[in-house]
Amino acid sequence: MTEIPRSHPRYASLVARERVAKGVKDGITSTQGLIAQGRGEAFDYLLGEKTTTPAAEATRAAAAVLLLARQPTLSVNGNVAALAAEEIVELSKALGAPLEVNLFHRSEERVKKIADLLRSMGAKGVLGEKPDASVPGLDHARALATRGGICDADVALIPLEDGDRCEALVAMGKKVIAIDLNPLSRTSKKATVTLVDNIVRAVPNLTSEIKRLSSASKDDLKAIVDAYDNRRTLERSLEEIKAHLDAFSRQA
Ligand code: PTJ
Repeated sequence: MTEIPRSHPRYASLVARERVAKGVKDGITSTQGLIAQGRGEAFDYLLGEKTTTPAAEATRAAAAVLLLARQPTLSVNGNVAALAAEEIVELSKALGAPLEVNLFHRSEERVKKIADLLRSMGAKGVLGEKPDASVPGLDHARALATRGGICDADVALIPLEDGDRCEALVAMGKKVIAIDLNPLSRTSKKATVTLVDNIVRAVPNLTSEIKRLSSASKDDLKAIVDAYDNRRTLERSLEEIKAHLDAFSRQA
């Protein structure tokens, strides 16, 4: 990895880029994952590389949905593993929810490497190596699912996901929480709750919210969920981008 000096004004972004590049070298991330990261970086730049107010509110709603869930499952792909393996293991521990490796560009070798990485960070019972079910309506490897995991979950967290599986999981009656920096993506629009935020910020924030709300009553959690409007959140994320661009034009 290239050593990035802490003093660099865009340190966090450059470190994330290095992590995804290392993920590819280590056989954890797909080469296509580099392109996905580039797209994410562009949206993050437009959002000001910070957790916006709508993203923070979506994170709170996502925490409430997860705490109310009967059987939540957290999906992990090659980009998630490169950028936030330790953090997603922490989240799964805070919730007592399983992690399931699910890849678009699936190879059994990459699934095993990701599962081993998660286990080396303390994750217990990582799923996805022996899928025994499939998500109806999908004709690619993303359809593979595991009983006791994504297959039976009432709530699925799907960071950096393509729109097809998001839509198919919603069609199965699941509540879907997406993490996607692109507020215009199909995933963002189809999910129940979308965190328009960088996974490196979103997952630790979500774990903190879950800990903070863990003693809240069911009624209070339901009130948070009922007050949440995903479409409005996406509109507000776009307004954040616009305000950021307007501020730039004023400075120029
Ligand atoms: O490991 P695999 O084989 O499952 O492949 C994973 C990728 C991410 C390559 C695959 O799911 C894919 O191609 O995804 P897409 O369709 O490019 O969608 C990824 C979405 O995540 C895009 O809307 C990006 O803007 C967004 N994104 C990229 N990097 C980040 C991000 N969102 C949050 N944080 C990021 N760091």
